[in-house]
Amino acid sequence: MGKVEVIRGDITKMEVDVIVNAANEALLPGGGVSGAIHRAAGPELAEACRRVAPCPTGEARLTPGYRLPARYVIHTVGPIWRGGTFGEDKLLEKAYRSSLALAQSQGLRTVAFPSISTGIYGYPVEAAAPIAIRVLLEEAPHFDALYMVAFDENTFAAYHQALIKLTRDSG
Ligand code: AR6
Repeated sequence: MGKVEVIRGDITKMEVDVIVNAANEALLPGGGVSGAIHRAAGPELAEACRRVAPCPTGEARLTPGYRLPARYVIHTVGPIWRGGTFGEDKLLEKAYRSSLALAQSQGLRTVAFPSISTGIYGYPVEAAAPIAIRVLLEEAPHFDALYMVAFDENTFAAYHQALIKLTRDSG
């Protein structure tokens, strides 16, 4: 059974098989975590993204990691928050599931996620965290380790709480 861990840090520093990028459908570098990943990986990453774009919301695409410590990057697109009644929860879940399905199909055993959609896309982190953690706990048996990498304290607290609650509920 692989472990699920919530940690505080910078995902571009993670030494894992694959890090996940919170991308846009065009797979253009953009800001937020995506901008940081592109800066750390180098210009080859944008070139590779062009070749596998577009990526509809909820789907995932694979590229090499170039200068990142991670071997690969999975680019997934979470939903833009529009108030919660436009299927945002299902699309967010799909983004996590698609990313893990792609990682598993490539034999990648350690995966690090950022908090998809809760930055520029406006998804409330308290609502996003239980959705993400539920999928990670379900899929963990197929991996060695799944990391949720929170950039700030508020994000860390939301995922940490969700992990405690969902582990307790299932145990
Ligand atoms: N490591 C880990 N998490 C980070 C890092 C980092 N280095 N930098 C930021 N975060 P966002 P979204 C956190 O806005 O909401 C881009 O322009 C950040 O604090 O990056 O899915 C894309 O191209 C937040 O908690 O992603 C899209 O256009 C989380 O990562 C759009 O933004 C996600 O915030 C996607 O928006």
